Amino acid sequence: MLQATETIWMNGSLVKWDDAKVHVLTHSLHYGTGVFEGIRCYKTDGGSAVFRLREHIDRFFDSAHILQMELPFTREAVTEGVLETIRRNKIDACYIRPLAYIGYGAMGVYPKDNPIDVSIAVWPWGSYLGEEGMQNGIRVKISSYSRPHVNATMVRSKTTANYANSLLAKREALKDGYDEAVLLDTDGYVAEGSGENIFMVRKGVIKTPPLTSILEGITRETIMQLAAERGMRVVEERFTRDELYIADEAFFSGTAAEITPIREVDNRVIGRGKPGPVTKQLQTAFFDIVHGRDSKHEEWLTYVSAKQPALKK
Ligand code: PPE
Repeated sequence: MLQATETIWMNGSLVKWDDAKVHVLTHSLHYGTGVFEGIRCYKTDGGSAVFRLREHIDRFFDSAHILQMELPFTREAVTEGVLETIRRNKIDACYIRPLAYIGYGAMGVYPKDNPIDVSIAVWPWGSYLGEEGMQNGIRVKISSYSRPHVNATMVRSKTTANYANSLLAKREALKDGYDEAVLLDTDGYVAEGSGENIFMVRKGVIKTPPLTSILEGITRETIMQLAAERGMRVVEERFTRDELYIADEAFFSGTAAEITPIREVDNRVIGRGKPGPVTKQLQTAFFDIVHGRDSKHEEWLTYVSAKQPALKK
């Protein structure tokens, strides 16, 4: 069950959690025409900090732009809304969910003059694929569903409609006894998870699918940078499911999933069946940065309140 907090930002005002309601004829509820973001705020020694807030806000506006939705707020207002919602809920680590949707007005696919509504909710969210999975790796299934064709639903936009595809794949995987789904693109190449980007490691090279049928993940880009800084070779290249079967290592990246190792694909053990050295090194590097233990990428952290000076030991 979702853990409620106190207040939710709706169109610029903070309302009580239980009062954050919409009409049943809200356009986006019927047609999947909303766009959203998923962001995390972590506890650090300097106070709570939001990871790569600017990039998430930019992607939120890009998603809206693709759908030709004009948000009635500036980037600055949404950024401040995120920080204010965290402060007002007095929460030191949370998941942040901005959502823009076509509101109540006309019905029918074409929304004419319906308002564009924007909300921001925050709540505590632990490991997306379980703490056990984070430590030891998860088992995944290649989905019988494909990621939408590049000319179908615009997967570069984080549109709510795209998540019907994710749900089909996720439900199938869970019902079949796996932890997560891996979707192929319509050409049959590995694309991404239902809510994560995917990486594989083979013969010392890290591979991730190019930005065609996948979401342009912010964690994906973070991992690519962290790997390059550690002298690892990373390529954006198409690969097949059978190449994934014979990978030495594989892992998912995402805001909710963070860095989750994959230990099995379609009942084939990956590497030694536990997180490999590259995965572990990148996982540690990632968590050190988001928790402010490694200051190399301070620019990726936005402190919710002024950063607290480090305590002298
Ligand atoms: N692909 C998909 C399809 C996706 O939904 C996500 C994030 C990613 C890749 C990774 O992107 P990024 O978070 O920028 O690294 N999925 C979000 C929603 C998960 C949910 O169940 O809700 C998330 O991780 O916040």
